[in-house]
Amino acid sequence: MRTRRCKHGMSLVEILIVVGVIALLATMVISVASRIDSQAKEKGVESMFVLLDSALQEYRQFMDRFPEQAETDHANAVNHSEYLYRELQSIPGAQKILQQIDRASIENKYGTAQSLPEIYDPWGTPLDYQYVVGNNFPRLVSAGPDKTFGTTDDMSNR
Ligand SMILES: [Ca+2]
Repeated sequence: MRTRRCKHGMSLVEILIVVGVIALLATMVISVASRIDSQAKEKGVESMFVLLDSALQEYRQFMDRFPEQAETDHANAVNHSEYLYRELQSIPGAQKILQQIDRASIENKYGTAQSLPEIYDPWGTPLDYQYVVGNNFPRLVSAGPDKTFGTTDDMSNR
């Protein structure tokens, strides 16, 4: 009996099954890799919060207060971030801690070439900084993976 199958080859159906399995495996690898990547970024934000918290404590020890920033609108996060950087940079102890933050997170993307840099989260959004006098501790907010403030994936130090 004659078949279309070559002696040592594979039928079309077998080829399609192999291609399907490879595609499925590739999808699994990509989804695992992206989960690992987003977990690494979340860890990155958490360690940035730890460093900034201790820089803020240094600032308070030196100045007897926290940098005040009562505006709660996340739309101005880039200004708040630059302000936080400037304040922390002005205190030697806080400046030292600031230097431990990943260089890629501190960039001058906003303002003139002479202006100070801002602090960015691992997704490239400026960190928001808020502190109303009388509160226990300042609030740092990352917009999270969706790069939008006010959504469920936001991350905060409090
Ligand atoms: Ca968000």
